[in-house]
Amino acid sequence: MTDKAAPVHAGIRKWIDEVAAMTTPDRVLVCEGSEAERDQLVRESLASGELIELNQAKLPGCYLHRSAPHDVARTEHLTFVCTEREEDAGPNNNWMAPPEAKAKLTHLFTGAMSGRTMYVVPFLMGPPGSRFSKVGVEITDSKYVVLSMQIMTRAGTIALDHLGASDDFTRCLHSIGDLSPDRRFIMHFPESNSVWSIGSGYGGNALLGKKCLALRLASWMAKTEGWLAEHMLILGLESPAGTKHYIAGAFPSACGKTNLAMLVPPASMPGWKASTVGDDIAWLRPGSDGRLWAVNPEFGFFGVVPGTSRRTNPTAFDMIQRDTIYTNVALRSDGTPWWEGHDDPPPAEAIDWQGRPWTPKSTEKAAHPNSRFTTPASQCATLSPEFENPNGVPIDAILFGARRQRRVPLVYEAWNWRHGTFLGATLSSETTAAATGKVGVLRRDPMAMRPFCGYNMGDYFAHWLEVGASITRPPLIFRVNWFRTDEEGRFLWPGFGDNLRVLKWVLERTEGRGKALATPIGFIPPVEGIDRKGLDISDEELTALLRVDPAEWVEAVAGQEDFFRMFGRHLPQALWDEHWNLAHRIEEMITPSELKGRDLGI
Ligand code: GTP
Ligand code: SPV
Ligand code: MN
Repeated sequence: MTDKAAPVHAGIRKWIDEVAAMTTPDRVLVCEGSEAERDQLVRESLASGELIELNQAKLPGCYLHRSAPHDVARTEHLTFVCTEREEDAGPNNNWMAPPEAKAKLTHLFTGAMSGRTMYVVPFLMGPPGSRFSKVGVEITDSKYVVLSMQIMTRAGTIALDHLGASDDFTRCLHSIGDLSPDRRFIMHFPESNSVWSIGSGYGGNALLGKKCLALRLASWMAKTEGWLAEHMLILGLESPAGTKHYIAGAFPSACGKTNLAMLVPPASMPGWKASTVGDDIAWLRPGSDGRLWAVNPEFGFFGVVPGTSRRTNPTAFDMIQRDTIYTNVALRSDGTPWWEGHDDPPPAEAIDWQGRPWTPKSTEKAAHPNSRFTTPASQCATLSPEFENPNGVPIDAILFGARRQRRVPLVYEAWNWRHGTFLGATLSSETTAAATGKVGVLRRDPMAMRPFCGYNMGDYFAHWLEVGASITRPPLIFRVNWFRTDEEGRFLWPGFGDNLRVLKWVLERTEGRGKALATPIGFIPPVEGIDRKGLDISDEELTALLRVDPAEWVEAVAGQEDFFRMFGRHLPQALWDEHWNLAHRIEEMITPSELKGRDLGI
């Protein structure tokens, strides 16, 4: 770490001086991203209580961080996109005029770092040397944020080397402020390529390379540059025959991206190999070969802890046994963490995520439902050899998935890119603990991007259609739902590794094989199309999982119409056409027609 006197990029230097004049820190440190620097920050964080040491014999390099009890998830109502014209931010974003936003925040940032150290973290999103990669610089007064950025991004000198003399970097300003939700704002300025965030030290609110840069600002850049910045995992699959495919999948927060990205094939499907390219964000570019190529801009995983176990996700579980920061999990007396859904049974006593005594009789959860691990990607045993490939990987299929107890089948396929864009645009999901607010409420979350699209979503849908038209070999698009339940609320589908059974059909379809039945909503697999070897699921159960109930879909179509209207003239006509086509087909289904259940035998 060097102090501000050290030579640094002129544009960064100028910005450091401006921010320091406003925030008046005691000292300014520029991070180079070395191990010595990290060790020093860890020592200081242990001394200040920002980190708690976990059992180093069992979990070397692992620490616990407890965030403020009211700062445990993204706060979407305090997140703004500040464009000159309100229409450019769209009805999907909170909007404030840039001068007003700057004035409001300047007031909050003035003197905010007094008595604190201001850290300057240059970081690179994407592989070094790739023409797709973007440089950001985060200024923050949180050591936890610096340590997390060093895991989640390629931080330090590597970013400055990539930037060279260019002034093209995103200015990411962050202060924990007083951590009060009353004085918390996460403001994006796409027109000046900058983010100002104050009042939160948590996840997507504070690690500004992630949602703020790599999704909200990147989606804006992608619109002008002809590519897509998406909330997607990237998974490599190799069949027993040795065929390789890559799949990208958009699922809303806490709906299964990390788990799918680290899928372990079931024992009854020998010969299949899965590799992880990314678990949260994909930057997708049309290639000269007419395909869509994907890069994961991140360098680590910020994953949901509850539910992570040897049984559900052994790859993630093994990966978090060293050099990991745990946030808001419970602590056992032997200095190891515990959470709901851990393989070990609840401990007789523990310290909960807020530092209070906990026993299995406690009414509250031991770990916060949005507790997280922060782990370097390099620790993932299934990390793809293509992870650092500057050109990315070619995508054969895109999945849109969500949490839906009812209505939505296990899997169905779009007729084509346009219909696939419609399937993405009409995605809705039951809310989770990843953002503040009620859990389990159905809400519209197009392309899993509702909280992350940095501009008018009507224009974003149009951009999806444009990108589709610009590629000659577009990926096939599917909707998936691992979360359909029976009357008692039990999941009908085993999920996790067994999701490969669905992906197998998806890949067969991309290879032009695999039978499909046309339904009003898209193609579904016939019951025999899903490999059930070694899986105890009856024909009736699978039929229930794949069922398209017309009465339930009538209701869905009405809701879609209201949602689409919100975007006025920004909503592309093609999506209205898809909508009316669907409404018509559902109507026909109610009075049976020959379309219903027709086996196309493709
Ligand atoms: P973000 O990091 O918030 O974007 O979440 P994510 O989309 O990566 O979700 P993640 O894979 O972390 O899963 C969230 C929760 O869903 C965890 O508690 C998982 O155990 C659970 N989950 C993931 N996949 C499945 C599945 O196939 N079936 C079931 N029943 N639960 C799942
Ligand atoms: C999400 O909510 O989609 C996350 C976690 O990946 S956060 O980084 O907090 O946004
Ligand atoms: Mn996410």
